Amino acid sequence: MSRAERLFDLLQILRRHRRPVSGAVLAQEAGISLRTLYRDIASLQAMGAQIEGEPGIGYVLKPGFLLPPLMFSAQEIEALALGLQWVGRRTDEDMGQAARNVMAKVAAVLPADLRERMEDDAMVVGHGWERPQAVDLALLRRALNEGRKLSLAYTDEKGARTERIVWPVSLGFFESTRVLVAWCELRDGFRHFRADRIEAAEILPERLPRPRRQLMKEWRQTLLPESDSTMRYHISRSGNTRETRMSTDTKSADLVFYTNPQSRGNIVHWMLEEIGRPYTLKVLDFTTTMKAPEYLAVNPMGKVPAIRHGETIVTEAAAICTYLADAFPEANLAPEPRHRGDYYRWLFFTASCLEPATSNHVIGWDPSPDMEMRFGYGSYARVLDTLSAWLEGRTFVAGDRFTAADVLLASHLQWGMMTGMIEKRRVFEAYIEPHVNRPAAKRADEQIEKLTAQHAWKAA
Ligand SMILES: N[C@@H](CCC(=O)N[C@@H](CS)C(=O)NCC(=O)O)C(=O)O
Repeated sequence: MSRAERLFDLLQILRRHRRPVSGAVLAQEAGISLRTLYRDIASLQAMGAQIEGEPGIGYVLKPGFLLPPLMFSAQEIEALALGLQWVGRRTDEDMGQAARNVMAKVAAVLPADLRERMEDDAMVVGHGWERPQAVDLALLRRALNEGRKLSLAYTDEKGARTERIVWPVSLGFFESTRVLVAWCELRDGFRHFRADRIEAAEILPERLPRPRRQLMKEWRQTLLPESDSTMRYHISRSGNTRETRMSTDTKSADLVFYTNPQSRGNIVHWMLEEIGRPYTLKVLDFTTTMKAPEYLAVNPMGKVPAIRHGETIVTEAAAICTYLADAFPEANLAPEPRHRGDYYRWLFFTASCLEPATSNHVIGWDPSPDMEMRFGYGSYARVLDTLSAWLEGRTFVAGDRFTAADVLLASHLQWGMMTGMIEKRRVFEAYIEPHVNRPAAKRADEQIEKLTAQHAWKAA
């Protein structure tokens, strides 16, 4: 019995007794100890019930006292209405219907002014970034609630289709997608399945081998620790004569990487994996930790990515990639001198032409023809055409091997084409293909996926 129910019962018992009644009798009738009774009487008195008497003498309730009904402040009603609106719009049909029912039930018992507040449309939840989904979320929820295995037909980001049996653990609702966390029998490990990539799902009769909560605990333990990927690397790759350019102090200094898994930080994440040195990863939240004084001391822009390498702080994805290639020459991510011209040219072109041209274009703003000469990038079309012409027939943007410039450019092109910021061109797709499939890029992707889930579940 909840405490509220207990207090309610006690009130009813007191109402039935018109004369003072001893604590022992009240406790016996209520089925509670004397100690609890004294505490509950004090609670009722604090709520305004006029209960006269004291231990040893007996108690009587003066008429007229009613426990207040469940009541909300105006702000609580707004919070409830906003949350219910969100559920109504961003989940599945059944859940949405349930949210609308709750709304109607609560509204029915509210006083007129609060009901008005609840039905007011001063705050509206938008539809979000909807991705078409073949499978009803209600089915995934049912599998979670019933603790049953699911059979899935799943297409991954590369378009490969697999059939899997999974043990559902949790369903995350994010701004642009829903993710099912599940143990995958095919991969023998926890995996994250984007709901919009699940093509078919069937609930199997078999139950989960372990309770869902237990699996949730196990899954949490597989997520990257807040911070650190230090154990993953062999630290020394000495032998390269160019290492002597760096002082030993700088080389062995700590490398701290500030990021958010849904940001340009992912460019640097890939770069760090290419470098193969230990680093400490700090995931920042866009509105809180990224704007806190500790981080503003690192990057007063309050933006990620940033790195700290010993005493050196570097911000700006392009600058970080360039710095890391120089700071760790043994990783061979900067070209030899004869290719440095192309290398710097395309690094800067990516940061100062491609990036603003595509960001402006996607929001529907392009310099008018008479303004093009005032903008460093001229126009969206000029930037893409220039880049296409350069990349035609090339595997690497500068020189004859992979460099930091490829990390930066391939990241921008991949992200741009995926989000529609950059139009898909055969030459761009052919260029990025071998790069984004490098082991370091895949390692970064895997960690980013885990961090995204971890960060979102932690915030939830
Ligand atoms: N010029 C910076 C851009 C960094 C940037 O805009 N980061 C975004 C995430 S992709 C950010 O931190 N936004 C948070 C904010 O502006 O409050 C770079 O290239 O690194």
